[in-house]
Amino acid sequence: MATQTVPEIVLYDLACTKGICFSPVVWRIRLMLNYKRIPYKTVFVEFPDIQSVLKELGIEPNESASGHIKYTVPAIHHVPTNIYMMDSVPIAEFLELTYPDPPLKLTSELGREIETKARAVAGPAMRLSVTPREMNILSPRSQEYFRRTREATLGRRLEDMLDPDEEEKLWDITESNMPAVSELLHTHEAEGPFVLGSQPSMADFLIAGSLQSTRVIDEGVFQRISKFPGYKKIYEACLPYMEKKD
Ligand SMILES: N[C@@H](CCC(=O)N[C@@H](CS)C(=O)NCC(=O)O)C(=O)O
Repeated sequence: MATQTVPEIVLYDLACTKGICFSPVVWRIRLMLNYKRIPYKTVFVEFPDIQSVLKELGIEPNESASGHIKYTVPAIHHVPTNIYMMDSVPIAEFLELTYPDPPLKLTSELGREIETKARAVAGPAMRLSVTPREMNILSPRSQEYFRRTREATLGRRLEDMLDPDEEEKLWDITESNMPAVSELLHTHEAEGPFVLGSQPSMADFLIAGSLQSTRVIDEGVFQRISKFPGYKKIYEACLPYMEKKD
């Protein structure tokens, strides 16, 4: 008779038509759960249902300075203590405290530097290429929500972002500024494949999670970003922690 592991965590994740995780922020937490081998189960939630589902669980939303209430995933339920929480940073801190073995370094100076530089260098091209293609893996209800909220924020139609000239221009700029990021990614190359050397840290999970998210959305964009030196080695080193995708 097969034995079933009782989940300690319920992970609230974003639903897509592929039935696997595609949110970069949720991937960070999923990578951590997989790395620490914490038994968990996933509840996939459609974009327009996030607010009602998390509200029903009694989770406190974030409130912006203008009073705008925002519920987001990842959110978790820690079954043994009946704690519910939202937001990747406090969730990661809670998991590290509750499940310290194997340890995961959540912050480091090099990790912060990489995050800032990678966002500045690759962020614009990634946003332009990924955002409109995200529509392709959403259900009709989530597509409607995604279009309405993103077009309001971006001030343009999602289809207009798929402009080949604009895309090529941004990827060219990314390519010319990339050596500074690659150099940082190789700082501890002699000690191992991860940002800090032989052991993974949250800095690796940020990169691997973002690449895996891109891969689920569009293989072509994933190939574009992962060809830059440093990215693929981290992604591949994190593959053992990306096996459980749902
Ligand atoms: N600061 C949050 C951000 C999480 C976030 O932005 N999640 C997105 C999914 S990738 C979300 O739930 N969006 C809800 C919405 O757009 O209404 C965290 O670190 O957890």
